[in-house]
Amino acid sequence: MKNPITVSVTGAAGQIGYALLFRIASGAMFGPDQPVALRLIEIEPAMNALQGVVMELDDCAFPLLQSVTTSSDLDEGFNGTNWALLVGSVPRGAGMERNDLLGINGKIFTGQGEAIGRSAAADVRVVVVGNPCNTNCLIAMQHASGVPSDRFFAMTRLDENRAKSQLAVKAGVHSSEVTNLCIWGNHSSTQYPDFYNAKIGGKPATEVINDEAWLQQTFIPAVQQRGSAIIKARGASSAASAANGIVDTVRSLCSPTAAGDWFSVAVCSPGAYGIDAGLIASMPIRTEDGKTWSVVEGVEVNAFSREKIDASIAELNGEKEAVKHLL
Ligand code: NAX
Repeated sequence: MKNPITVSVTGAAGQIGYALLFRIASGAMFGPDQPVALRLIEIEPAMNALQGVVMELDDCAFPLLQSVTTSSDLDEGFNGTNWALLVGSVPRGAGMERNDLLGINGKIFTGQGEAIGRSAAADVRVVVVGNPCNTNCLIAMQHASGVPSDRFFAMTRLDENRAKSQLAVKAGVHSSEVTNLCIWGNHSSTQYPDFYNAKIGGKPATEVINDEAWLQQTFIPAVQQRGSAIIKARGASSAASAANGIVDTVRSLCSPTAAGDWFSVAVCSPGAYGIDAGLIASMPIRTEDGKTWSVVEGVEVNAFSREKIDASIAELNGEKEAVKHLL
């Protein structure tokens, strides 16, 4: 029996938590022979609800689930953790400006970063989901003393999956036929789903779909606004698909990327593609060994893409400026 992988999840009693924990415990994240230990973190008022979730985890009798602990203490919650999945955050309330939200959540991620630096395992990797996830990730990274910046990620995989699905429907193929789909920039409505480099069945997506107006004017906003469309239809924000995006992100970071392909995740920019070094920005990523990652080089950025990427990076720089007192 392998040693268990310890996974901490914040906001574990929330709706994404409810969809995510059962997938981790069932083996979807680390495979069918890898035991896991869950450390669930919530704020005090949600501890009762969290106990209910733990009862349900117990009732699944998952063969791979080694242990479950709950805590509202960050050092306890991140103690010895290998993967810190930072899902919890405060939602945007009525009348709240984006900068207010950045400030409120920024403070949460300051404390979480510090606790990760103090208490997590030496090999910890951190995936930030709670919005605004890129900038929350930047704050956590700055405060996690001793944890290298290449261990911090913010999630844009749900956006990638949404984009692949939209292209597949348009082309009349299965979504698994769509590869090389990169989300650039911020996880926000300025994100750029790069169809110019995407492939469908190994051919350029622009050749298969052959409708640049649709790709530029319908596809891009459909991906950017998909979260709002789900809220409108469901009366609640994406949860199961977001949890699936987290599972996919961790799996992609842990297993070699298929030859010639890449996946999307926001990383601490090394300055590639004109993206300011140190920003947490989404770009095309590969891993050869499931441990270290690299930015894929040589992806073509045409004038249209450049403008879209620059707009999203400008937004990220604005967010960074708004939280500079927390960095
Ligand atoms: P919920 O409001 O259902 O759950 C959030 C949970 O976080 C609550 O149980 C709350 O008690 C907890 N929480 C709040 N502050 C906390 C803290 N300081 N420490 C620990 N727990 C805390 O939201 P849910 O639908 O689960 O969404 C969670 C976050 O994911 C939101 O910020 C949301 O905007 C973000 N999303 C990010 C996505 C992405 O692609 N990056 C997509 C889905 C989602 O919108």
